[in-house]
Amino acid sequence: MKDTRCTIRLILGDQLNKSIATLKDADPASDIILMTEVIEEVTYVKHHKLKIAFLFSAMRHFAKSLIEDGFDVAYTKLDDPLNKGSFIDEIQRAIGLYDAEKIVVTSPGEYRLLENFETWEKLFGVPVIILEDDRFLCSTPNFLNWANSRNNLRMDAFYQYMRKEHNILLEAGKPIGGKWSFDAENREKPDPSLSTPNPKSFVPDEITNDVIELVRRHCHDHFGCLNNFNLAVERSQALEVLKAFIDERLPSFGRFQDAMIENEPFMYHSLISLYLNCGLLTPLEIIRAAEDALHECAAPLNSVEGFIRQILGWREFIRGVYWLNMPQYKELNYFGANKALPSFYWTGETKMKCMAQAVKQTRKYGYAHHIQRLMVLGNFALLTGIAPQAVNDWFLTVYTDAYEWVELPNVSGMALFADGGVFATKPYAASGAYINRMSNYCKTCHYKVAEKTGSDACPFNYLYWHFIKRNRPLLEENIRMKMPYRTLDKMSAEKLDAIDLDSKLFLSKLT
Ligand code: FAD
Ligand code: DLZ
Ligand code: SF4
Repeated sequence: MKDTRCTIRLILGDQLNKSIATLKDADPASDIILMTEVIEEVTYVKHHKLKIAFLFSAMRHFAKSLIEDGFDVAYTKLDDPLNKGSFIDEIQRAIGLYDAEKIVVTSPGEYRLLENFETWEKLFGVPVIILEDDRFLCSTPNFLNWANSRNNLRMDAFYQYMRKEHNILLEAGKPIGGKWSFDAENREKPDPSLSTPNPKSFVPDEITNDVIELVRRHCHDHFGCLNNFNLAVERSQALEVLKAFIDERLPSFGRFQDAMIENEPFMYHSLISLYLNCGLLTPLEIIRAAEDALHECAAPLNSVEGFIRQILGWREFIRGVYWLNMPQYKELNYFGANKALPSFYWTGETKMKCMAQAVKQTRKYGYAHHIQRLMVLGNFALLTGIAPQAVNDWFLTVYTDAYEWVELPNVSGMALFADGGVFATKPYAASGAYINRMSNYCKTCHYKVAEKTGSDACPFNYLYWHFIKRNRPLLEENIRMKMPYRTLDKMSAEKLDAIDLDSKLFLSKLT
């Protein structure tokens, strides 16, 4: 117990960085750092077992390192008998225990928690200082200003703005290579003979083994596999993952950014999102590392620009869209989709090779790359009309990098167009032809991608046209949808009937 009344500084599980606003003016002599494993966060969706084990181990390692720096850390483990199970109850307990005069916290990543934190001051009668979240390169007020100065929200315009703001990949104020985006050079077809580097892996230490056991005991009914845990759990290890990516994967990242190969879950992707999202890595250090690789001629421009675009562009943009549009964004359902989620999203037991591959690797690793999430798992949910709430819950549950601020706009905005086009210009709906072009899945699939209708036809083929047809009133005025409607109008009545029949049969068997 401190001699005088103290300040409690709360660090959340996704704020594990010593440069976080909460710690900026922290005083080891008078402050208590509070960290708490709470069942409410573990179960508000039943996160993948790997995510919980990873995050708790990372939290415990972070707490240990703060103690080594001289801080007084009050850390509550999940199975501590005194643990009250939620942030609000743990804060109340800590205020009593330490006679706190003030609470300091960095604004949380999710709206539901911000709403909750904003009630504390009145409830507990002590000042609660909620600091601006400084884990991002674009603050929410800054994003709001940028958005207010524009007629529409487009990622490419935001990305150019961010490149200039932070002086990234610029030469005399102009984009290096003469173009802002090398997107067209990020779509090479997969080459199944590629041998991709193994991801960096780490042997669990005692702290990690303890949390693995804890998760086995408390989360046995959660999704996912916990065997062979090999993730980084502290900053020094996350930096090793980053270095391995820059050295081994970044050179080919650009070419194969959109490609999918059977039994190749990681391709040349960076596998850093879970570390970045919980604070073990920061966006600027990642961007600078990629930029250095370009200047040292260790990676080509299409890779470096393509990678930086994801972090400086998409990630910051998506987060801005979230805070700009919450809380109503969560309720949007442009197509009125209302189907239940099919059980194979949990089991992977389906004859569709693309879906089976994406779900099974998700269960094993808590990971699927962007195109698998968007053009396989998301596309299928869009075409079949699964309710956005069910799809969002699934995406939030199954990935080790999932937090609502990033999951929700990606799912409701990008994959499902449930927001009616807040930032996407059209739905990312696609038939089997796209998946066939960007993967080798179709070669060994039960279904035939070349067949458009009939019992052997790829379901994505007829479902695509069924989606286009049934949503005509909502989409045909969209200038970017003119082409599919022209094609639809040229189809024979016989073909349209077959599409209808196959789709209805498929959808009726779905759940
Ligand atoms: P890489 O392909 O190596 O990309 C590098 C980094 O760029 C990523 O680590 C990530 O931080 C960032 N990034 C890339 N695309 C996006 C994007 N669209 N939005 C935000 N950041 C991006 N990402 C999450 O971090 N959490 C999620 O819950 C999440 N849900 C998604 C759901 C759907 C339907 C879709 C289409 C995308 C989702 N993404 C999510 C974005 C993207 O799929 C993941 O960031 C990426 O697959 C993580 O793997 P990686 O680290 O190997 O990424
Ligand atoms: C995701 C998560 C989980 C599973 N558990 C905890 C926890 O017990 N304690 C904690 O501080 N944070 C946890 N988190 C991360 C929070 O859910 C995250 O801070 C919010 O979702 C805001 O982004
Ligand atoms: Fe997926 Fe269709 Fe290809 Fe099978 S044929 S892998 S269902 S796109």
